[in-house]
Amino acid sequence: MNISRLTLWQVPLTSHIAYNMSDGKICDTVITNVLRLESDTGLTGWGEVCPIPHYLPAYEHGVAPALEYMAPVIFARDGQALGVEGMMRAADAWLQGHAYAKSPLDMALWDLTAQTAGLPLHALFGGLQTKELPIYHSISCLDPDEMARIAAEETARGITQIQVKLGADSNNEADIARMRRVREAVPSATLVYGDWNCGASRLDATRVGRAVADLDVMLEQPCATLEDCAAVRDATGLAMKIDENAHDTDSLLRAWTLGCMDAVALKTSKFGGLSAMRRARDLCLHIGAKMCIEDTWGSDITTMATVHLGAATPRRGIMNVCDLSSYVGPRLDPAAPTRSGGVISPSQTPGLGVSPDPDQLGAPVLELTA
Ligand code: 0XW
Ligand code: MG
Repeated sequence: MNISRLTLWQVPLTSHIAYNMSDGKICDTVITNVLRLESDTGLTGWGEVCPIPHYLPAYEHGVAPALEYMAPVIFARDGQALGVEGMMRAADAWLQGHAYAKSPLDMALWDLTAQTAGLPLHALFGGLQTKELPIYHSISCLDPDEMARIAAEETARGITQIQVKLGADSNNEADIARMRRVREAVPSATLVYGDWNCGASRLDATRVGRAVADLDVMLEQPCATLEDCAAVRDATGLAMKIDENAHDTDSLLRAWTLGCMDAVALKTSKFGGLSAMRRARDLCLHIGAKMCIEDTWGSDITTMATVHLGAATPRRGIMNVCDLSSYVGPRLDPAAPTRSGGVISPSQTPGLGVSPDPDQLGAPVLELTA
């Protein structure tokens, strides 16, 4: 199978509630990149990547030029488009780095491969091992009482894991109240963790962490470096999830060695797609770090791609997944699976199981043919 045509669209996604994080990072309306690959066997594969401004070394307008630059690899008429990992190795040799721009390419190639096999993607990644994946709900950094109200509302909808965004107002007392009020508002079995998205100093994260250390809570990526995160974990005794600092095998091993990675966010755009993330998934299973399998932001294509990998992972390795498509509008494929209570399950149709309507995506920003 060869790739015969590539089309890329940029679609603005608007959050239902503006999503505030530390250091002024905000998702209000952000642009997602939607990739369609057509094959000479008549199939269509879809991929998506949606960087959040200022969040990671990634930006929405970097995707089109990187894909254009990789055209000689994508359109190599050697029939190798079904060997996704081989093609992604060739892409890495042609253009180093740029993981986020490669992620939708890898995703769309897996969609084509699974459709060619006539199987849902999770069947190729290890089979359906976790049929119902727990979802966490991420609460924008707001007034503590409002965050507690949202936590209770989500609990009533079936959510059992809550991420509390911290640090948007650089106010330790408010962050302590956010953790306490949310913890009080949900059942004792609910997992609650506070995410600073790198925005806290060692000192502030340690002070806030120690002030809530009597509670059953976790912390997520308080500081910008693994060393500072490890120091906060040591000083507070609170379990920790690493997110921004974990993006490849080396960083996973380093976080593990430093002892601060009780859990980790595996995001397709950090690792460069599902191929690399499947390898990271296997490493995390081996070392015993619980996984959050997701991407930065996005809609139905990203959600389904990450849900397929999650579903093909043993339950013991999974902390949660993210139903990103329910945070934003428009949906790219309103018929794609979405949350049911506090869980989500993968599509059972061949491939990713998403079919966006190209007529709803506006004018393409890039069109290439073999
Ligand atoms: C990547 N986010 C900003 C969006 C997801 O919902 C979770 C969150 C994070 O940093 O963990
Ligand atoms: Mg995070």
